[in-house]
Amino acid sequence: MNKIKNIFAFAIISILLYSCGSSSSTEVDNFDHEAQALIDNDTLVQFLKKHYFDASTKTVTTLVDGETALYDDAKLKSMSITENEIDYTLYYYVNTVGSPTIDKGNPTVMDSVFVNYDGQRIVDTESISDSFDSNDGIWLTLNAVIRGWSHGFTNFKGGDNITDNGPITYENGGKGILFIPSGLAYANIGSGSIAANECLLFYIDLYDFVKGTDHDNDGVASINEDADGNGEPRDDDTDLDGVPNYFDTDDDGDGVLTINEDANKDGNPANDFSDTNNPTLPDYLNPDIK
Ligand SMILES: [Ca+2]
Ligand SMILES: [Ca+2]
Ligand SMILES: [Ca+2]
Ligand SMILES: [Ca+2]
Repeated sequence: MNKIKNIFAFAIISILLYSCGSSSSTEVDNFDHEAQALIDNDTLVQFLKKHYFDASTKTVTTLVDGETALYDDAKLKSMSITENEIDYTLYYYVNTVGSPTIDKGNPTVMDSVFVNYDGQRIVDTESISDSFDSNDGIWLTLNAVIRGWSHGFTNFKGGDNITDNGPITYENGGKGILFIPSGLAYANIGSGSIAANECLLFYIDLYDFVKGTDHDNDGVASINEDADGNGEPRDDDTDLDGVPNYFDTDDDGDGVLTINEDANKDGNPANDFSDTNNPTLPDYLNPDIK
């Protein structure tokens, strides 16, 4: 299992990579991301009012008489997401949450997922592009994709692997559609055929995920490598060496690997507190304890 998790850590795919420069560019560019978030939400709401889910073709289709607009469809949900201090609404359509035989719960924004996806650009409130990218069966790690994905997939459950001497096959996994504002996708930069400030639509299946994905194999799940407790493990770098804790095998930089700072030897370095002067700081984040 550990070996597999390591492989996942590097199974990062180019098109869906969230540009590392994006969050910093928010601070240095003069673009009004907050205003764009409002524009995008208007676009998405209007789009959802003008389209419906056609169950026969399983596609988002221009609304016709007698059908229920996505916006009024009980299967359409939304979630509020704050990124870079800007509030966004992510809309997602739930064909099925997923009903796996063994229920592992839902992935976190730091977990590795095995998915199917097919993306289209929301050109305007009345039209969508052809598919710009698709992949049926790819491992990704949710901390390193567009934020609309990171959060969107957490609403679904993985399925059951029923592979039997043939191609890898899953059933009972979550299935839905994500409607993503540009600020949770490629923002005012765009990517390839995706224009700046373009909202996106993705048909998705969540086939499987690694519960408690541990990118650096140090015994602490990536979602829990959030030393400052702000809900964002990507911004924690205890030893300030430029490698975030979730990717750093020696979080406090004291020369002892985190996995070896496990005084009680229970496999979890996060519950060892040996410093009587600092009893709430776990040893692996405390350079005074080696
Ligand atoms: Ca870890
Ligand atoms: Ca944090
Ligand atoms: Ca570090
Ligand atoms: Ca250490």
